[in-house]
Order: sequence, then structure tokens, then C-alpha cells
Amino acid sequence: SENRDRMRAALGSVREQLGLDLPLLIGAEQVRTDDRIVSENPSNSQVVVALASKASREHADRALAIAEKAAPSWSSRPARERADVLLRAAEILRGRLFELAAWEVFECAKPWPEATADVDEAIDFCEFYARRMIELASPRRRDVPGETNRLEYFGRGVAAVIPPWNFPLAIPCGMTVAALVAGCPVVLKPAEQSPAMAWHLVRILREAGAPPEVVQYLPGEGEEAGAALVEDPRTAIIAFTGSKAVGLAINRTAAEVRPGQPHVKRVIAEMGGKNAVIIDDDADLDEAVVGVLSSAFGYAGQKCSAASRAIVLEGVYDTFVSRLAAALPSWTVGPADDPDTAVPPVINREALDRVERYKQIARAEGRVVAEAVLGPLRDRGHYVGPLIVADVSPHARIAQEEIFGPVLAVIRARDLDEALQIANGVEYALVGGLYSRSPAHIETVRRRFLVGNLYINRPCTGALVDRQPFGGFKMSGIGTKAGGPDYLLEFLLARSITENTMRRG
Ligand code: TXE
Repeated sequence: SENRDRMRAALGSVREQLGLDLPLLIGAEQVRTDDRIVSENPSNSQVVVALASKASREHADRALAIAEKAAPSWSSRPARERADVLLRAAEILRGRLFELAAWEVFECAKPWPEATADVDEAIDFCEFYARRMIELASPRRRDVPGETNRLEYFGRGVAAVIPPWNFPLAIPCGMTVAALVAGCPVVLKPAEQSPAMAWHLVRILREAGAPPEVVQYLPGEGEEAGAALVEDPRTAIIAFTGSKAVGLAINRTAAEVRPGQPHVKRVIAEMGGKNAVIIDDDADLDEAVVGVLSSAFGYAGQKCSAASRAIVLEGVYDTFVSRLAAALPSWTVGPADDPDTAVPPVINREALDRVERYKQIARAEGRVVAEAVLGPLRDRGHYVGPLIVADVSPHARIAQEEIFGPVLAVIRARDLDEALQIANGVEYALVGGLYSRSPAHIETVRRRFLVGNLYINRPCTGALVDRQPFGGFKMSGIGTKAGGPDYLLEFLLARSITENTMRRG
């Protein structure tokens, strides 16, 4: 309740500051453009959260020139100094936890417990990557008589960071600080829907000691500012998290070598999911119902880790479906700043239209089990009622395509073998879940369910830095694990240096 009070106070004070004017941050300069990106509150679309200047290709060009110039000196600073910037940023984030969470409640309609979790994850990224970089920087020696051998890491060069809006602090922060601590200057192009969260991040990193040349803020459109950063020969690494379509386009564009380009570009792409939870015949159904619904409807299904398929074994199918129906009414839809809200609105009008279209398809492809009805809320913001449909074919569109909204498809399976075939029979491989009491079944699923993150007998969502490194395979991404021990290596190059120590004179 103490946290509730602090959050309420933070919401009150941030409400007074809405309508923030956000310039581009190019080097030490603040640049304002006439053309603006409007960030609105999804819970109440009348309210403008921020107006961000919109970067053009010329702005991207200027920012990259500054970043490129800064790269050698930033990369040659001792790793400890760069790590200290991250540790100071973690302290600042911690001190502003409730205020930043409040901004996120307004800008992205995250219910506040999840908004504070997003800030916590950003803090964890700073502390984890700082520690990890110090480990990597300690000299690795493999000396033999007459010869010394060492491996030295340095930054790849300029990083373009292109995040989505759905974890508007943690994802941009994780990608940005990994690049920074590895010695790569960053140009951050935030998602159009969440420029204010990224603004706070960049200002905090600068306050923590990152020189303005190594962390620049370039809000703009994906197809313009984003594409300019991806295409430019000076960009050495692109850290992207977002949709499959954009991730694949970035990979294609980045593969072309342009005149004057000294390197092959590295692309880290973390993309979507079509996540399934398997419910075994002997599962604890109380736990399974809560686990599936929290993963399907938390943040209105707008997480890459959201479960959108429940694959249920024959023996418990009917019971499980009626339990889901009975549980749906507790998933109240409402504004994100209301502590009783379980399902907030979706991010914007476009998302609302897309989810409503998928709900129509779902009604045609399955049997409606339960649907939340919205009252007058509908007109205030981008609200959408959760929907559960059963008897869905594994080949149906709603069983194959990422919806990114609160729609759950229930699919029947004869046995565990068929359940696994269905679970793996999509183009994505991000997150999966299993509810079972059988050690043999748990073992089979562990071996055969091909996902980046598997959750057994607990809600299949979340990713904890270090403890549960996150990232998927197939069309979900190239397999890099954010918050894992190998992530920084993507941003680093290693020189192997051998010296003959036998020569005299
Ligand atoms: O993505 P978009 P969104 C996924 C999630 C879903 C998506 C939602 O599953 O698929 O993210 O995020 C920029 N050149 N994950 O709607 O539209 C754009 O401006 C360069 C996966 O934001 O792809 C934005 O900044 N950039 C996940 C960013 O790309 C371009 C965790 C993403 O936009 C561009 C969270 C272009 N041509 C969400 N076009 C995981 N796997 O970890 C757009 N952009």
C-alpha cells in the first residue's frame, strides 16, 4: 500500500507535466522540427503525452557523423569507466522508479505494476551488462613458453538502436546500454508510439556521464529515420526489436554493402511470437487457467511473450474450456491508471482496428467461449474486450498469425505428441508453456518444444535479466539472448594478439 501511495503521487505529478515538447538530441544540440510525432494516452486519446520532433534523413546523417567521430575514443576508454556510466544510470532509474512508471502508464497504457516492472528490468540490464563487460575486459591470456597470447575486445562501431513501444523503457535501455558499455556509440530511434520514455532514458544516460556524442536521440518514422540509420555505411551494428516484417526488411537492407562501407553490418533482430501453452491431462487446472489467462490478456496481449494458443489434451479439454469461460469476467477492461484494471487499452487506433479484425476472424474460425463486453469505455480510448474461442484448427489464421491483442485460441490435441506437433507448427519459436504433473511428459516437452524460453508449471511470460535470458528462434529472431551472458559479444570485436618473447635484442 506504501507503493500504491507513491504511485498515486507520481501519477498526479506526471499528469501535470503531460504535453512534453521533445527535441531531437544530436550531439550537444537540441533540434526542433515543425513536423511532429504526437504521442497520445491510449486510455484517453484526447490527452497528448508528448510532441516529439521528427527526424529526417539529414538529421540521421548528422547524428551518424557525430557518432562515428566519437567511436574510437569511446571504445578505447577503460571498460570500467563505461560500466560506471551504466551503474550510475541504474541509480538514477531507481531513484525515479515511480515517476518513470507513471510516464509509462500515460504513454503506453501499462498498468502500473507492470510499468514499475519495466523500470526494474531496465535497472537490471544496466547492472548486468556493466558486470558482464568488466568480466569480458579482464585480459584472457593463453601464454606458452616463448610466446604470449591474449584476446582483447573492442566496440564494433556505431550502433543504431531501433526498439518497439511495448516495453518502452526496458527494451531500448537494454539494447542501448549493451552497445554503450561495449564501446559502441548509439543513435536511438525510438518507436513512434513511445518517444517520451526514450527521451527520459537518453537524458538519464547523459546525466550518468555518457557524452552527448555517444548517445543521441532521434525520434522519427521507421521508414525514414529508421531506414536511414539501417542503410548508412557508417552503421556497424543494428539492434532491432519489433515485428517480423520489419526485422526481415532490416536484415535485407543491412546485407547490402554501400560505397565507402568498411564492414559487414551485424544485425540483431528480435521479432514476434505465436506462443502456445500445452495443458496436459493431469495438469493442475487452477494454476493453468490463471497462468494462461495472465499470459494471454496481461497488457492486453501486447507482449511478444503473450500466450495466444492453449493446446489442451482431450481428457481435460471440456473442463478447461468451461473454466476459462468462468474466469474471464475477472479480467476487467479499463484505463491503465486505475489500479483495478486488468486489461488496459491497446496502443493506438491502428492496433484497435487490427485486433477487431482478428476478433471477427476468430468468431468465424472458432466457437466463442467467452467475450468481455465493453460499456461506454469504448469511446474514450483504444479499448478492446478479450475474446476466447475454442475448437480452433491448428491451421486457422488465428492459430498461425501474431495478433498482438487479447485473443486466445483453444486447440484440442489427442495426445502429447500431437500437442507438440501443433505447438511447433508455426513460423515462430519464442515462448512456450506446459502445465503437467508427469515427469516423463515434462521431460518430453523440454526436449521437443522448440522455443527460446520454456516455462513449466508457471505463467509463460516475463524474462528476468540473467536468470531467464530472453530471445527466440525461427522467425522470432536470430537467437541472441537479451540479458544473457553472450549478448555483449554481438557488439564486440576481438583481437587475438600473439607475441614472440624469445627474441633478444
Ligand atoms: O513493431 P514494428 P512494433 C515484437 C512483437 C510485435 C512487435 C510490436 O512481437 O511483433 O514487436 O512492436 C521501426 N527501417 N516484439 O509494433 O512496427 C519502428 O519505427 C527501420 C518482439 O513497434 O516492427 C519501430 O521503432 N526501422 C520482442 C521499430 O521499427 C523501422 C519483444 C519496431 O516497429 C522500419 C517485444 C524500417 N523500414 C516486441 N519500419 C522480442 N522478440 O523480444 C519500422 N521501423
